[in-house]
Amino acid sequence: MEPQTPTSRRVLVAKPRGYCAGVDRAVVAVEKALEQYGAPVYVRKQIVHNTHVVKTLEAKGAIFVEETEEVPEGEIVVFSAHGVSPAVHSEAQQRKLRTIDATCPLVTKVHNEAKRFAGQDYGILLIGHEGHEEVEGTAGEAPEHIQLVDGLGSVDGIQVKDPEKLVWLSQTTLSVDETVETVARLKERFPTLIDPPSDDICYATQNRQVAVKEIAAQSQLVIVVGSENSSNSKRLVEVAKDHGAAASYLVDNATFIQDEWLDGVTTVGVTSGASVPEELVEQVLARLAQHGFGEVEEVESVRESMRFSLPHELRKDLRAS
Ligand code: 0JX
Ligand code: SF4
Repeated sequence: MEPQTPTSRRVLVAKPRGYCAGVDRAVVAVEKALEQYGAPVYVRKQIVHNTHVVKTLEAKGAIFVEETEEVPEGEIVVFSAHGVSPAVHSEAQQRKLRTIDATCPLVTKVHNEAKRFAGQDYGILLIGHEGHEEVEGTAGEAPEHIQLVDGLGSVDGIQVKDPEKLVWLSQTTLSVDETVETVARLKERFPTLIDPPSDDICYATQNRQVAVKEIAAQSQLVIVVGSENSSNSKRLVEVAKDHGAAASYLVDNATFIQDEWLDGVTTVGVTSGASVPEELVEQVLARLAQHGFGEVEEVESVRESMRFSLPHELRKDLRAS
């Protein structure tokens, strides 16, 4: 028998998707810094975890470095949206660098919580992914009070000094559902563990997960646009698979799509991580259209209106010019 060719093929595009307020602010900060001070402008780590964004800014004159010591003395360095530890600020000061801190205000909020609880001598269980820059920055605020909980599997190994004085905090870009499970397991071990004063997983991470759940339930395949090192983008793939999509893949751009993924598929869901420019989603839609997925419907789950002003160091100079 001939394989059945689907007659009507459609795409459901999640909304919200793509850039969050913190990413927009960080990317615009580098662009404005380049305009204001001229190239080169140094950026410590990837400004956001997206290959296309980094390449585009490099082409405009940004130089990405891993550590502040690579930045020549007296030059300008931008700190990425994921935040940095106080030690990194001190290093930059020692090297007499001019810094622009593009840390997302919602990451700074978690840093402030960490400082406050550490100041009250709480033990802090920081749920997050080992080696992720955000976690390194937050943990650096109070290393002697903070220990990392990298998922459910690491809960049983946690040892604390005083189980009666314990709070959990988290990375901003985790899976909401998985974090709920991790916290439940932590509370089995430490029943007096207290919750953060407000959600650490940010609005954008949460909203993109709500939106992908909605399209995953109606799609056989969900394509998530995002780079390999983007935590929030990777979480969208997991959430899609857990909520009805038979398959889900992370693609950095449209060229990563493999034709066989589309075999027998009638509905494809598409979304993108918080660090992903919309043009990459448009290229994915164009590629799908070539395969007969001409009908495109946007499914809006949550309205977003968050915006952040540019880092104050930059605003000051922009105003003066
Ligand atoms: O890897 P993450 O999801 O934390 O970062 P990415 O992909 O750059 O997303 C936006 C920046 C998030 C900071 O919290
Ligand atoms: Fe800020 Fe959330 Fe965006 Fe991270 S994902 S930059 S915490 S708004």
